[in-house]
Amino acid sequence: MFDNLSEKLGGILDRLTRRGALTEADVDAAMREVRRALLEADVSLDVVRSFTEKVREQAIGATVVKSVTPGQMVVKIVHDELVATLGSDGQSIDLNAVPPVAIMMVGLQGSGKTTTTAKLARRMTQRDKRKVLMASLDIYRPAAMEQLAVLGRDLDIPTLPIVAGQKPAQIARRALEAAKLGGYDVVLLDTAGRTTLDEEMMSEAAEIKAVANPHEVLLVADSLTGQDAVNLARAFDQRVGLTGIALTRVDGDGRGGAALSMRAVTGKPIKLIGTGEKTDALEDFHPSRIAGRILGMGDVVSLVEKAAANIDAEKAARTAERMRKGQFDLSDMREQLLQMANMGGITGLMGMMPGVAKMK
Ligand SMILES: Nc1nc2c(ncn2[C@@H]2O[C@H](COP(=O)(O)OP(=O)(O)OP(=O)(O)O)[C@@H](O)[C@H]2O)c(=O)[nH]1
Ligand SMILES: [Mg+2]
Repeated sequence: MFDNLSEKLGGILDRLTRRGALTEADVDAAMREVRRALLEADVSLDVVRSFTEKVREQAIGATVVKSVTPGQMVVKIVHDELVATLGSDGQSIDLNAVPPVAIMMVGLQGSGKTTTTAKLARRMTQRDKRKVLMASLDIYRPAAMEQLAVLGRDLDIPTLPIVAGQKPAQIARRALEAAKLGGYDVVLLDTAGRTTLDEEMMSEAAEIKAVANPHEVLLVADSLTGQDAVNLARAFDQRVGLTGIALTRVDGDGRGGAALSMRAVTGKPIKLIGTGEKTDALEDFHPSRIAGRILGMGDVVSLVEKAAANIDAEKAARTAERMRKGQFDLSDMREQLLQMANMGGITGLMGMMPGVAKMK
């Protein structure tokens, strides 16, 4: 998602680092370029202004200009300011409440609410060993409830039985009761989306929230919609109250503006990012890692985590042994390729490696 921005910023900062001494005029010129790059990436104007202003202030400070490697110092300032804009220390889903902890998903139609619900349920079940119940409150779109039920069956995660004729708030109440009775840790409430923000949608969401008293209210927003996603977040927060944002389609060719503006404009943290259609394509949002990716410094931490989750250490040792003995054959090769595909393929891996962005 950050390819374009990454390329531009990388170029600007590269030119700075290659120069020996830096004058105030050099910094100003670079900041003008940074400003243009951010605006092109669809970052909101206010955020761009405050970002470049803060970077400039620090960059023309005496310690930078007089340091041995002023360019490097500016890169670090830009990096740190990016991290601050994205939300400093990342925040993940908070389950610290009396179970069953309700988590409510809201958002426009097609933003990825149902998919994200399933992704989250899968992660909490498999990784965090929680007992999770999913419930669809979407009584409007035909087959919406069935969609969640199918996902639940595929993942072997229970969904609330479908009862025809109930209102969303009634279903929410039933879901909480079922979760209480069944000894569930978490109950995920997948709500209906509309094509536009309307009063009916907002008041329904507010009603569900009042009934379910969710510990987290997550806005699921499509990163491809750029600034619209940010405005949407503001509107939802004012009317319903949000605890965080799940940004989907980060694997697409969005320009990154939504991710960069979201926190600064709404004050709400991005807690999750969706990186694909499959139910395992969900990641926590780590500002420092994203800043690293944007600046082409790579994201080695995510790479290592991905490897740890996908590579079977024992199998790998066996393969290495076979290779040493000269027994490595086509089926070993196939195994290797499959593991790589699991980790997001070559492009997925390359994006996380330091310096590769510039090579591309
Ligand atoms: N590439 C990609 N596709 C995604 C992601 N999240 C969701 N999708 C796709 O987006 C489409 C819509 O997702 P849903 O989860 O059904 O969206 P929704 O918000 O529940 O939609 P409604 O219930 O109709 O409002 C599906 O085809 C998903 O596979 C993501 O992170 N990356
Ligand atoms: Mg849905």
